[in-house]
Amino acid sequence: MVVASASPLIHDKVIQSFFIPVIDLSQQRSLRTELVVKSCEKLGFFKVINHGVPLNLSLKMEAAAVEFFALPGGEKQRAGPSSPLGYGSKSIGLKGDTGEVEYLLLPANPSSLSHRAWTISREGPEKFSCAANKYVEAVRKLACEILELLGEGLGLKDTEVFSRMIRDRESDSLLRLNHYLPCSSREENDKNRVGFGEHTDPQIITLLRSNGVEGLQILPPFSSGEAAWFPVSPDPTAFFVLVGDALQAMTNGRLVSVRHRAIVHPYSSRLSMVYFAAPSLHSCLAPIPEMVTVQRPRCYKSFTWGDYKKAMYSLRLGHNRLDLFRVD
Ligand code: GA4
Repeated sequence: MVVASASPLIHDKVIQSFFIPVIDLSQQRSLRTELVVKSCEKLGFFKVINHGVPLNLSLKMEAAAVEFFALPGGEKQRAGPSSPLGYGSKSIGLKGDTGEVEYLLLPANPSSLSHRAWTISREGPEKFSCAANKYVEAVRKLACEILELLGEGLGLKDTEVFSRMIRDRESDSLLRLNHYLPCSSREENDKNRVGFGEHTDPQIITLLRSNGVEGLQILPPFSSGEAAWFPVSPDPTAFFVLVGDALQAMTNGRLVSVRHRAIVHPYSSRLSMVYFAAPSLHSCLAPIPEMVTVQRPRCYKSFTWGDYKKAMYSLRLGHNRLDLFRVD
């Protein structure tokens, strides 16, 4: 089922009164584990503060992204076309999805990143790859910390079962830099222009950091029936954490991947930097045996991350692709 709207304009209900869980990583460990698990079960989403990623690393990465997106179109095209990695503008994925966004989609391992930096910046590839590598290293560390809290909170014997997958040298993690230009026309409807249509992230976990411009919206799972989107207030000092489909599968549906989208701001440019923590292509994503119980019988088949990627690129952005891997 394709959920994403074919039209670039949306008119869904937007809810205002709802609180996003905030996890303070400087807090006592037991409080953190409980809240992280609860947030991932109920919403698949939370905000993390006192996260340990130095602000100057985020600002350097952001400055490098701003510099890249300010290049003339022809120069940016040298880093593309995105197929699926590289520079892309308006076209998302391989199945005809579009959005009011330009982006750089990069592999998050140091050697591929440094290699790609030559196509991104002829003047200063080292400067770009240095900023990106340092940023990715810091967010990977944060992602591992969060995944280990989850492992602990879920009561797993092996609390590193998730973090090990993304520490793997062959991890298929990605870094995405998104640039959303303000709506150009002043039509009333433009305040609802879609930058990036609704979807869940396919990977294990996503760490998103943006500038101070609004745009991210989430669809809380409990708002079933009429779609009720919740706008997330931007916070450039924090990270937003999103559960991905792979984590939903491995936890046998106990943690839920969150549907989200990005809306273009009427007057300001929005820049988001998104780290998608993924396993290696041959990793198996079967539900962890401890997550399968009498109350929660096994609900997903065994499949590799490579199988899942193949499925996701053959489908539209808004597809509930994890449903294809449910046990009958
Ligand atoms: C959504 C999450 C990430 O941005 C992404 C996207 C990917 C792409 O832009 O190439 C996909 C999308 C995302 C899921 C379905 C397919 C693949 C576009 C698309 C239509 C990089 C990812 O891993 O999956």
